[in-house]
Amino acid sequence: MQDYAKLWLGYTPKKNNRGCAELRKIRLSGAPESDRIVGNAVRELRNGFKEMLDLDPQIEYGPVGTGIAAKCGADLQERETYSIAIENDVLSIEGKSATAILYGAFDVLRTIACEQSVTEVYAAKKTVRPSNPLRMLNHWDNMDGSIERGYSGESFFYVNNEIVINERTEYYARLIASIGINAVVINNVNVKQAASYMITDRYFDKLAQLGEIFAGYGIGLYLCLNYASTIEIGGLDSADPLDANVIAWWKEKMAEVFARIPTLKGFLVKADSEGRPGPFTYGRTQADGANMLADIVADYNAIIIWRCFVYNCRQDWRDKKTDRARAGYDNFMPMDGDYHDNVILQIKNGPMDFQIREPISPLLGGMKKTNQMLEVQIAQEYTGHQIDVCYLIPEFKEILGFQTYCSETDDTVADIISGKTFGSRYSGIAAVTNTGNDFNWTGNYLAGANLFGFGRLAMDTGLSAEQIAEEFVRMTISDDDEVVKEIVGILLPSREIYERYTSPLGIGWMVQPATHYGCSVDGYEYDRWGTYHRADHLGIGVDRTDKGTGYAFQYNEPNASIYNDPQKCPDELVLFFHHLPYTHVLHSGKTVIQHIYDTHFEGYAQAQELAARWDALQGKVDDAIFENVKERFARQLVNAREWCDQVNSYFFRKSGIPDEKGREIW
Ligand code: GCW
Repeated sequence: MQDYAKLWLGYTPKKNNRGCAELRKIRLSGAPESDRIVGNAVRELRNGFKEMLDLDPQIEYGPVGTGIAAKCGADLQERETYSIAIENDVLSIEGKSATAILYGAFDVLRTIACEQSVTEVYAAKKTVRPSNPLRMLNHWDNMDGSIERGYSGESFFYVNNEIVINERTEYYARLIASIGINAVVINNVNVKQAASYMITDRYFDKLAQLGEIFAGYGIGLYLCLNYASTIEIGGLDSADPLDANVIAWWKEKMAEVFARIPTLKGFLVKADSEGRPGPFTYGRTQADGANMLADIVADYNAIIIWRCFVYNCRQDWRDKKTDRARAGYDNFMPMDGDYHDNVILQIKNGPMDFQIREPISPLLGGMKKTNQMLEVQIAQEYTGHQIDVCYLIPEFKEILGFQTYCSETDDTVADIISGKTFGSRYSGIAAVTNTGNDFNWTGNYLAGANLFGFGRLAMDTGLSAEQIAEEFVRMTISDDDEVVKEIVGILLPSREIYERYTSPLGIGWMVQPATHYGCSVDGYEYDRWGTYHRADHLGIGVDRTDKGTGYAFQYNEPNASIYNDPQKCPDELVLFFHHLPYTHVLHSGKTVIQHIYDTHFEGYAQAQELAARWDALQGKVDDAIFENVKERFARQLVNAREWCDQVNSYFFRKSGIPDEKGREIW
């Protein structure tokens, strides 16, 4: 028996053929029939038409064209652009590559699965150009099978330090290709133990095989590198990026790696971060490290993606000058323009660490001469561990829509990472993924919406969070209009509800140390990680203004002045930027303390409402799905209750100010 759910590729039978019966042929143009990606597209179309509509349209092949060798992001976008049109009884899908055809096929199948009319949707030619050149998933899978920050079982890539390739592997490639993912990093950014040997003979054959499977779906394979490989596996005593022996070792190593894994597209590197080795040890810059590797892999048309998550993780809580939020900008901005052409800096958002609410990283809109990529996290590390429902697409929409004022026009984060603003050679978006070997892939069935949604949004940034949620539910859970409406209604507000019952007003953290699930208001307050709320009996918040850490001025104007002024700073971020008395009045008209009480009571009550809405779906959705989500909701309510009580009690006892509404605070 198949041990994984089909998710949105279930292709369940449809009552209405919505114009498809009149189609006689599907014509694919732009790539040869012999291309295996085209082969996969055809298989997908045949299956989908058969399963959903019991139809078997004839497939024919149009002109092949000359194709485009993708030398930069814009070429990639051009290559992966597809058009779909209907002329008489022929549905035609065309693009400039086999991958474009594959995406077109998935578009048609999605239309049918969502029970829309093919004849209407494609009455006027529909053209989709990917919003981002690179649309990437980052797995934090370890080779022993565990997953760092994984909440849905173990890795499906590794068991006992071996790479496993089975039916699920191919299904995974289909699944992510169907939402437009074109790049995948298969090992944890913390490269240790066996993973350091990925670039040795021990794993080459399996990696080559994996790379082939992904390539069949237009997905590029990437690996995370141990920056100190020269020492750990090479027997040298240095990893100095300017040392001739180090460079020579990497040259030889890369020649071997690319010969053995021909589909490999490049590497992702976490250096000088949270104890991982890096160029700082040798007094070199991040650019020195990234460029050294990039120059070597350039010979193989490959790229180096270098993470900007570099900060001091040994801070003393009494030190109020060091500011983790500043660190990315401070470490990388001075070298804007120094990074070579095939380096991309991957910028985690937010500047602290994937909290439920943070301002946008100021590196986005700061750097102007560097290839950049945004990193988000769909693994729900700080957002409920895929126990609590937290649909993240509304948050990602906010990030992408943020205006950075880095140029006169085209200055949103979406513009920057699409490559449009600065005409960058490479750019895109990556998500730390939320999948594992659980039957349903993501622990909570509803967390599948974040995987689906990330891909859809990366492909087409213009889609709304609601539209994406609706597609996900229709394709994955039910196509009954009422059920769809209910589940979309649960997903859409879930992020704000989670925010309400957890840490308030952009301050973040207050989580249980290490696991990052559950409330512990002071859990990180006296620790070394730079993650403080600074609450005392008078007030709360971190002063990041010109009188504090100065972080607000890493933004372009007018954002800097807005954030710097508590009267102008948006409520939801006010404690990220300011230390304020509990009696400070917010734009909402409430005091900080009353806001804390109100949102926590409301957040818990709203979580209860979501759970009740789910309960009412019993019998209307598949039993296994129903039970899975119900069980998660039961745990979410315990968590929400605990957060509500702990936060309210903590601040009542600190401030001594009672709740205006006289509710019970322990
Ligand atoms: O959020 C933190 C996590 C670490 C993670 C790190 C990173 C992979 O707690 O588990 O390490 O971020 O992004 O590198």
